[in-house]
Formats: sequence, C-alpha cells, structure tokens
Amino acid sequence: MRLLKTALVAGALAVLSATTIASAYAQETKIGFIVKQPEEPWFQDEWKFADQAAKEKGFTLVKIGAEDGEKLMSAIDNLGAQGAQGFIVCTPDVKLGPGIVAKAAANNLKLMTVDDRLVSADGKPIEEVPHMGISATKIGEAVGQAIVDEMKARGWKAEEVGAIRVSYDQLPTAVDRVEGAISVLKANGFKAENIFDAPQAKTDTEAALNAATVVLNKNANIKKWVAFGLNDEAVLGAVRASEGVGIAADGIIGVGIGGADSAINEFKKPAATGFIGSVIISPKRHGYETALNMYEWVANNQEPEKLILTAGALAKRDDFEKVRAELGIE
Ligand code: FCA
Repeated sequence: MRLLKTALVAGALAVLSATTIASAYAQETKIGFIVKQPEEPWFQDEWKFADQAAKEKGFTLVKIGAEDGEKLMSAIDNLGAQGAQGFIVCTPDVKLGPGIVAKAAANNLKLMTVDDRLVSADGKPIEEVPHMGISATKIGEAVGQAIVDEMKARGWKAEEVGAIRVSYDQLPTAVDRVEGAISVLKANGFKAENIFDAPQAKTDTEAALNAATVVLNKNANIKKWVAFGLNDEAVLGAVRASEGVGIAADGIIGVGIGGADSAINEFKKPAATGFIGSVIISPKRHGYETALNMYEWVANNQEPEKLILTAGALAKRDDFEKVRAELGIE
C-alpha cells in the first residue's frame, strides 16, 4: 500500500514537473520585433497584429524602434542579453544586411526580415534570411493604373500633366514601387521628360513635402500634376506641397501605398483632397504572420518560407472601409 502510494505520488510529481517545464518553456519564448519608423501608422499596425500572435501563442514580444544602424545593432545585443530566441526586423538601412546577419548569429538569434529586404555588399538580396515583403512592382502598377483611370475621369491628357516621382532610391522596394507606377504611366502616353524625381531624405511626409515643393516650384508652368511614391506618407507630402503652392484638389492626383491611419485620416476629411486613393497592403500578414512564423521556428523548429510577397488592393475615399474589412484588418 505504502509502495503504491509512493508510486502514485512520484507519478503525479513527474506529470507536474513535466507540465511546469512545458509552461515555463512557453513563457520563456521571447521574440523581438524591430521597426525603422515606430511612429509611422503602418509599423504601429504591424506591432498591433504581432501582439495578437504573441497573445494567442503565449510568447513575449519585445517591440523596439530603431531609426538608425547604431540603435539597431544595440537593440539586437539587447535582445540577446534578454534571452530572446529570435527577431523580425524592418531595418532603417538595407545595406546593413551583412552586419545584421552577423549580429544576430553572434547573439544566437533567429532572424527574419519584413517589408525591406536585406542586401549584401554587392547589392543583391540576402536570400537565406526569410523575408516577407510586398509585391512591389505589381502594387506600383496598381498605383499607376489608378492614376491613369482618374486622369481619364477628369479628361486630362498625358502631355499636359507633370508627374512627381517621390523617390527613395537607396531602398530597392521603393524603386520597384515607383517604377511599377511609371511603367503604366508611360504605357498610357506619359513622356519621360514629364516625370520629375523628388528625392526624399527620409521616408516621411515632411521629407516628401520638401522634395515635392522643389519640383513644383521649378515647373510652375505645369498646372496639372500626379504623384506617387514609396508609401502614403510620400504621396501625402506631395499633395501637401501642391496645396502649398496653390494647386487645388482638382489639379493633383495622388495615389499612395499602405492604407493605414495616414490614408484613413485623409479619406475622412470633410472635403476630398488630391490624395484620391491608396493601395492597401496587409499589416496583419506582415505583423501577425511573421511573428507566428518566428514563433513556430523558435518553439517547434519549423523553418519559415524564404520569401513571401503579399498583394495589395486599391481603396478610395468611398470604399476604404469595405476594402479594409475584406483584407481582415479592421
Ligand atoms: C517600407 C515602407 C513602409 C511600408 C513597408 C511595407 O518599409 O517604408 O512605409 O510601405 O515598406
């Protein structure tokens, strides 16, 4: 009897310690999510959806903003020191690629990238790091098509219109996006000399406003404008610049990429502005799914796919709520 009791107690203890170990392990899974521009609504949304994955799976998500390379490198060391097992990053500079890979390895951290893909010294993508980005060229083409459609609706002729290419050419996805838009404009009669580069120093609205203002002032003879760029902030900057030089909403057509609060707030304004649409991309896929994939990699040794490119859907003032709901990002 006593023997039996002892055996039962020992068995119960074994079960207990096994579950304790399992739950302690689950609690200890720690994943970093580093973004280059934490104040941008897109990245806020990515974090929000990554948090959802953390809640569902019971891991700790460490959100860090890193606006430059120095901050990024110390953030990675910090994650290592905290005992994290992996992180997802949208880097402030894709050329830091080899340094990021080395830093992650030195800290024994699994590494995935989101939005902006790392490049090596020769400028080629670092293919061994799992990446989720947007299908940049296609999304750019959707922007170009939306612009062309609106030009037709307004009865504009390509030869009387100037195009502002708000550019950030050190970032390959930014080049693909604007070049996608340009290919459609050209296919619809736009001449190369009517497309003006407005290089922004940073990927925010203020930098785009400054860059676009220069183009508008230099070409004051042109009265009708279209604008496109890397994201909603870039295009909003161009639209604000046009307002600044006295062009009315019916004199400019801007179409962005993103569809987060920057675009939504614009669509909600009582009067329509020149920002007529945005190709909405999915922060849910880029936040929730990447976080989940990293968790599966850390906890269950399930390696993520090396490359996933997500799609976008055009939304305008009158249908953005519907498009967001269809994408499951409400
Ligand atoms: C880049 C841009 C962001 C967002 C993301 C998907 O990181 O800077 O605004 O468009 O790609």
